[in-house]
Amino acid sequence: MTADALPSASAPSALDPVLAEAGRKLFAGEAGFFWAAAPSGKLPPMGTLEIAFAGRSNVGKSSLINALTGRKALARTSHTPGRTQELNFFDVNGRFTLVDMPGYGYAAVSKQKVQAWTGLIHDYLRGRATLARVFVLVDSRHGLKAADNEIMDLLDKSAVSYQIVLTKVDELKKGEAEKRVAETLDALKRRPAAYPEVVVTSSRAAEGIGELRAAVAKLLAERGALDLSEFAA
Ligand SMILES: Nc1nc2c(ncn2[C@@H]2O[C@H](COP(=O)(O)OP(=O)(O)OP(=O)(O)O)[C@@H](O)[C@H]2O)c(=O)[nH]1
Ligand SMILES: [Mg+2]
Repeated sequence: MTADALPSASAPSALDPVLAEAGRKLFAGEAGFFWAAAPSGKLPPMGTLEIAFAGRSNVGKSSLINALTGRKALARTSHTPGRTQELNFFDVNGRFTLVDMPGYGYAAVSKQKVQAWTGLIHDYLRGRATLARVFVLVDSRHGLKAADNEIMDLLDKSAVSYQIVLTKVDELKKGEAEKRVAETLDALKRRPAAYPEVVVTSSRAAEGIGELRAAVAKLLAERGALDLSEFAA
């Protein structure tokens, strides 16, 4: 079986060395917050390509942004669901933008707030020309839930590319991750805008971070925002 035939991109052997190096360098430089958009506020003017982190409240979106950029507290995290309350935009090396989103589905805040966030999330996801991909984060202990299916429906309808990222894999027993990956890939088969690979991560155990950085490098190269020949041996 070749590396390409593996059911997930998460096995270390499947990681292309040029993409791995490009990903590492991409995230090695400066990263900084530059804009927060509240439900009633404005989005920043469109600039570099954007990669958004969506997912249920508390799934680990902000933690993953910190792990990718190698910063402890670039994005604010919390044990309490509902920490991120705006769309937060982070510039990485002037090359691309990471967008941390409020959680959808459940949040320990008022119904009105949830509605306002949902409106903001939907408007952004549907209508942003510079949005290159949405990483839809799913807790590896729980798998896809109704709220994830709703957001994937919206992304499929809007033809916005998205990729599932399983989080908190440090909480799983050995063998459970493979099952979750297979089940998730199966659910993605009928979804036109879904990228057909799942990345398995743990911000806490620093697992899958290189793979996710490489996925970003590949995406930027495909969109003409990165020249991979810079990183070839
Ligand atoms: N075990 C484990 N816990 C994690 C991991 N990543 C994040 N957490 C914990 O999960 C909780 C939520 O993390 P956040 O990064 O704030 O989650 P979020 O998706 O940004 O949450 P909201 O902004 O509220 O939607 C915190 O208590 C984190 O410490 C991980 O890889 N493993
Ligand atoms: Mg958050």
